[in-house]
Amino acid sequence: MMFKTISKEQIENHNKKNINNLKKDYEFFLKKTKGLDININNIKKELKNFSIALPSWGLGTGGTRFGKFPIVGEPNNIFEKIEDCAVINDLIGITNSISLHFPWDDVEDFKELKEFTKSYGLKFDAVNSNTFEDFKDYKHSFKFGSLTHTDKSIRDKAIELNIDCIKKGEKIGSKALTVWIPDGTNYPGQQDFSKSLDRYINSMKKIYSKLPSSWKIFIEHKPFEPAFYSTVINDWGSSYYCAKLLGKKAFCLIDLGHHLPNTNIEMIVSRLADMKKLGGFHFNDSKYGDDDLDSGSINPFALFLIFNELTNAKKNKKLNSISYMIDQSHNITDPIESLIMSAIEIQRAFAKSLLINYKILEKFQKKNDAIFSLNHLKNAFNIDVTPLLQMIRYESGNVINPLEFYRNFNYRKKKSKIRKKKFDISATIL
Ligand code: AFD
Ligand code: MN
Ligand code: MN
Repeated sequence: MMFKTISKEQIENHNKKNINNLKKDYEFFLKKTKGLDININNIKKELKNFSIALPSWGLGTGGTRFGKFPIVGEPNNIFEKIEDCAVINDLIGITNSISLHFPWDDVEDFKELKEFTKSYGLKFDAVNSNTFEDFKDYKHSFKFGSLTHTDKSIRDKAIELNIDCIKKGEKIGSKALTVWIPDGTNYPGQQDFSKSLDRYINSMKKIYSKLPSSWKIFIEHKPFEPAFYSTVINDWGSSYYCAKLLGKKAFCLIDLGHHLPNTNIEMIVSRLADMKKLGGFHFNDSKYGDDDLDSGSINPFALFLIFNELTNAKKNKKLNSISYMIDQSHNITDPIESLIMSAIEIQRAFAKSLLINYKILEKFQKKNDAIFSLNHLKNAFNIDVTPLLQMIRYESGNVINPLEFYRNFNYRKKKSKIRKKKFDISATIL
């Protein structure tokens, strides 16, 4: 933590006002969890090592195809976005890395960007490629696909853009490339499913061959949108197949919004972990499709069940190191507030999973005791871990109540005086 925007003193003042209440709540939490046969210090250690990357594209106000409603003091470029990320991390302490998206986050001097980011106590996570839209200077179009396009010159361009991402990522210290392609169709018969998958694999092999030895490549699947009849990398099966073919640096990435409604995502987590191909997550929540809603806002129990699988797989030594990232669109909120709340919701789900006693659960499972198995999970889920997360923040020099602190800090108002306005009217302040 570098505390460039928020001073240590401001944090200490806030914490001084809240510590007495927290101590009482924390004591109650310890009392509630006493009978669980868990080691609270180990749990704290695990939680202190847990971190989630922030998406550069989630720092500006998002929108839908119907429009966008900006707020004042919004960041205009990647440097200002990094400033915002630092505010979030200084308050909550679990988001010390940023995931960039190219060419959106292109800069002239990557060394300068790296230094600037470091000066805020932050680093870079996976880089993301964009082959889902056309830019002015492009001589080709991705309208009918990118890595799987029927035209070789367009496939080559998409490959080149991904390799370019790796090169930029190397300059800033990233260690992974996430590839999500929009390729697919809107009409039955439009595409030969089999041939387009072959083209994908061949294109990905060329990208994979340029991956530095310490890097990973993540394959992100998605069943629909922008293509509405079929997509080339539609589900985890296709993703696994390709990751397996590519080699040991290739992994599957699960974006929680990239599944059809009611899909059992925790089951996919377990399968990919067993197959040693689970590489990362894009966290968000959804009600209908790829809604990109805030993590834990719709179905926190589903999020908890995902962490239950992760914690269980880790206990059984079946888990690789995993990259945790947020991928959300903040359309009606201040993105900083959404990201603070979302990161804590993800941390909360993880913390609750650490309260599960797998020996006890296994006993119930062996007896086929459905109700007591569920009850054991529910007991962990129903414990309020807020004081635990607050105590970890307090002990790490962060803020006991981040949202409250941020509201009183008037960050956007302050920034609106410095950052040039994108819009004169309709920009709101929350
Ligand atoms: C997409 C995918 C993917 C992509 C991002 C860009 O989830 O992660 O990079 O959104 O906005 O829907
Ligand atoms: Mn995603
Ligand atoms: Mn998405």
